[in-house]
Amino acid sequence: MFDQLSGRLEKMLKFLRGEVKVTDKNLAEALKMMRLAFLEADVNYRVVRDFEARIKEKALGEEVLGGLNPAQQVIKIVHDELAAILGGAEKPLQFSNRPPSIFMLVGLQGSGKTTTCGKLARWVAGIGKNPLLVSFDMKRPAAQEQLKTISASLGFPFYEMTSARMASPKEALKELKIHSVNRGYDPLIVDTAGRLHVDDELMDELRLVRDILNPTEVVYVGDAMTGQDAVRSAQAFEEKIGLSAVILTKLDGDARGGAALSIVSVTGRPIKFIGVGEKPDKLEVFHPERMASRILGMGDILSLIEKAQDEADVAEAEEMARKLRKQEFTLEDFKKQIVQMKKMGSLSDLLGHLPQVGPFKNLAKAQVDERKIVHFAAIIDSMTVEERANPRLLNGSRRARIARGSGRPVYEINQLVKQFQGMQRMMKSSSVRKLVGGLK
Ligand SMILES: Nc1nc2c(ncn2[C@@H]2O[C@H](COP(=O)(O)OP(=O)(O)OP(=O)(O)O)[C@@H](O)[C@H]2O)c(=O)[nH]1
Ligand SMILES: [Mg+2]
Repeated sequence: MFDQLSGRLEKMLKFLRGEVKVTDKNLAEALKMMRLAFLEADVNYRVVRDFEARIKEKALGEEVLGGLNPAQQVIKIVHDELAAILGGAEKPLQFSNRPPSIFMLVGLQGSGKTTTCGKLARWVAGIGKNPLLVSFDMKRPAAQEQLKTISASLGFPFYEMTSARMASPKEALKELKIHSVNRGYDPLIVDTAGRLHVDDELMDELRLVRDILNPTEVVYVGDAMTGQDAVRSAQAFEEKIGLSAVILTKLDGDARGGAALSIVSVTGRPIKFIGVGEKPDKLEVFHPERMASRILGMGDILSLIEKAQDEADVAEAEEMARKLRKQEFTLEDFKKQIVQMKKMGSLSDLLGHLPQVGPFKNLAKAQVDERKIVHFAAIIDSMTVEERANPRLLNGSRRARIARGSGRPVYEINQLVKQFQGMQRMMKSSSVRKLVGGLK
């Protein structure tokens, strides 16, 4: 599934990885490769157009996340947008809090409704439910038989809907509901008739069933192999009878993926499962994020990004250690350090690792107070670049000016300078330098 699309996108990713910087020019080239890949995968052209516009806007606007090079940054954006058009966060199957829940499956002829009824029954049984299968496909005599056979082979109960019963559909449904409640069936999985094309007769029939059933989920079953036809017919079903979810079938074949990549944007309905084979166990819960990673051929992109965020911190810490060793540590660095510590949250944990002696002792105490961090940062912000690099410049009048600028009392500025100088002195002692060097 998605092999061709993955292959083409992989080319784009390779191209981007080879570039040191993302420029207007190479971004345009990458986007062109991506557009072609999507169009060849039969993705709806409007979806492609919007997708491209969003990537462009984000790629040019976004600040580079520490640890990711600009190309990886674009790849992350593509990944996130891909997950978004596949539906974003996972949407689980809805169950009614007044059982039985009713799942009504609709779709064109041969899309896989009846097969999916069996798969779904198996899936819900797997989470401890007790499904009952019923078919409202009255046109083809074989239709009832097909679902009956599937139910029997999987060991699930099947409720026979005869023409006689359906002569008064409301009564038939009432009976069906009483039957389910009495026997504790939940959910009812309802198969319906398909047609080669969307036509009024089919829609009227489905609306009638929908009106009497009042289903918890109306699930559109679409054949992914038919690409944009599946998307167009989904749109028609959505307009005429209203849908709540989508199941795409036959994603095991050589479906190019266009249906999967367009259907959520076009219908506004989430894909909840995908069918990946004819057998009853070939139904998978649909995870948009994972699918995006799979399409991009990089199952590990998410961990890569998480790692990059860690690495950004590590790089910063290494730089600080280097500066401390060379005694180039300034008030500016001091501020970065305390802001960073605040970000990390578990301050006391971190400070627990520092030697609790001399100036460090006070520093630790001062830093544990979160407000103090904000105040210290404000004080440093009010200093000039020279003052930050060389606190010895801070005479009385400068301190008074900084106090006014930061809105903090002069004694707090004195305290900050004292702690900083204490720290500098500590750094001169070889044992501490060794310690900091070792932290790397
Ligand atoms: N490869 C593959 N085949 C599938 C999948 N789902 C269904 N099929 C096959 O598709 C064909 C049609 O499936 P049905 O379940 O009968 O389709 P239907 O929508 O009920 O068809 P009608 O009742 O005629 O409208 C069967 O041969 C199924 O085995 C799938 O996920 N993968
Ligand atoms: Mg069928």
